[in-house]
Amino acid sequence: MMDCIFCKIINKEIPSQIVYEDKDIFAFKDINPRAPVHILIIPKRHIPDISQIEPEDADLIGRIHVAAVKIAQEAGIAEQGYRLVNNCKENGGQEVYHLHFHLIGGRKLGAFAG
Ligand code: DGP
Repeated sequence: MMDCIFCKIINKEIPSQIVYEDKDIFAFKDINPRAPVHILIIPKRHIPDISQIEPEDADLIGRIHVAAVKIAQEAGIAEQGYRLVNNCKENGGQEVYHLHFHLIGGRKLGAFAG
């Protein structure tokens, strides 16, 4: 997707602080961190939001979660815990329409409130 900021980050047309990359998955530090650790984990393939996934994406979505566990361990937040969040569309608070999961930790987060 030519106009997608996260596709440009994956292609390294826009710089980012990369924390993980494999053939299908990319992770980088959020530009506006809400906690000491705030990492975005995304598929390299442009999927606009979580509602667009198909049954054949189950392995990809599962591997994103496995990557999140590894990234959390490497970031030193695994023991105390963290939050893994996806915002879907307008009412979910999504701003960037390339599927992403927020890995947030490094401090005690407030109770989840809608
Ligand atoms: P969401 O509201 O769930 O769509 O979150 C989008 C996140 O993307 C938000 O926390 C800020 C982050 N973000 C937006 N543009 C950039 C960018 O150019 N670089 C980085 N590293 N993060 C970005």
